[in-house]
Amino acid sequence: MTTSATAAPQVREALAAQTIELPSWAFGNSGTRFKVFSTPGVPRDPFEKIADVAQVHRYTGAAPRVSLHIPWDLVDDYEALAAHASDLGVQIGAINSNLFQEDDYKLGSLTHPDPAIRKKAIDHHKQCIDVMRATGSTDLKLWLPDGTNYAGQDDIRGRQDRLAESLQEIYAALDPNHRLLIEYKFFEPYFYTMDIPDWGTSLVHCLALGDQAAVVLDTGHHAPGTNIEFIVAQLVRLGKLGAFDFNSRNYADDDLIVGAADPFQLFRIMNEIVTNDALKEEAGVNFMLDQCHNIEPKIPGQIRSVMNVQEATAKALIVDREALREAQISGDVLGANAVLMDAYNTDVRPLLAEVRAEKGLAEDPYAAFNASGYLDQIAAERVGGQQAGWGA
Ligand code: LRH
Ligand code: MN
Ligand code: MN
Repeated sequence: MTTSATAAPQVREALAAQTIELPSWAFGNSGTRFKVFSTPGVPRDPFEKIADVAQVHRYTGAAPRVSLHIPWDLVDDYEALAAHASDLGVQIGAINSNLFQEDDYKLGSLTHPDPAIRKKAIDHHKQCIDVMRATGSTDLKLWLPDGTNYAGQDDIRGRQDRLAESLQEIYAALDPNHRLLIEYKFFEPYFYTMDIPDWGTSLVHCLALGDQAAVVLDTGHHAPGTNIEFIVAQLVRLGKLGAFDFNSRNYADDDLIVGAADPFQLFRIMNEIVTNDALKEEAGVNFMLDQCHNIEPKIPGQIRSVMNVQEATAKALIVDREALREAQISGDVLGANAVLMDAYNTDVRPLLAEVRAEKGLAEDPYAAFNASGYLDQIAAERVGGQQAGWGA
């Protein structure tokens, strides 16, 4: 069995190189439709959110990018925001559009029967592309909240056709170094149809668009029991897994800390990533978090999330691939399963502590951050923190 002492240099290198992108909205106040709890020291603007992101990166060394959500992260000067990020050692990652908070979009946005509403939604994406140009971001992330609540409410096929046309216009506005990442979700905010409910629909639209379009897999957006690692394997096989939105779910789109509800599922997902050689940067998979921290402190919550992804990755990296292949080829069902379980049941925390120490980081980023006094400092300095856009 692999221990920290025997872990191969490639395993250490892969762990040292792994990066995870943080969502700006994880740092603002959030909650459910019942209550948004306020947190002392919560950021008052996107600049302060980025300062908090930089703390997660400072202690983990693994979170050098932040996704923005427009208009939650509206500022006058995006170049100044990007410069602020870079001064703090991080950079702007994916730009998320927002089609779910305007009355105009009640019956749809990119799928709306009225061309004027569709144009408004398309123009919003063109504004997001301008934000990408100003910040150096290369990923435009689109989650389509469109759908219907009742059979017969609208024409299912007609909505797909309108969606395909709208997406073409957005795609045509991209620069050559940009990607359009299309997310899916099986329910909510609509409960009869969603216009991009699953990876198949997202993939169909991506394939029609071209090489610059890829699928986003949000781990919270599947029906209970869905085999998510199968979807990962298939999308990687097709070169169409653009990104993850990591979080964990017990019931619905809970957006809890990744790896909290089902660490074994996270391991199985990372196992497909590792065995299909999709961990390296050239594979083009952006490992992002899409979470909120309603009752727990936010920066430690993000640090814990990064560590959970690192632990699942480490376990996937130490799988004895040769023994696994041999067991698979020889039809040794239980033997093959045992190889995976051996890796899953290994305590990789000492290995990760060593990898961090080699990078000059604290072995336990969570404890080191908590000891730093930063939470007390921002609680004293920041008054009147901002609602992240969630839950109200
Ligand atoms: C939708 C979603 C999508 C949004 C984010 C805030 O449920 O997962 O990624 O942009 O939440
Ligand atoms: Mn998401
Ligand atoms: Mn979601």
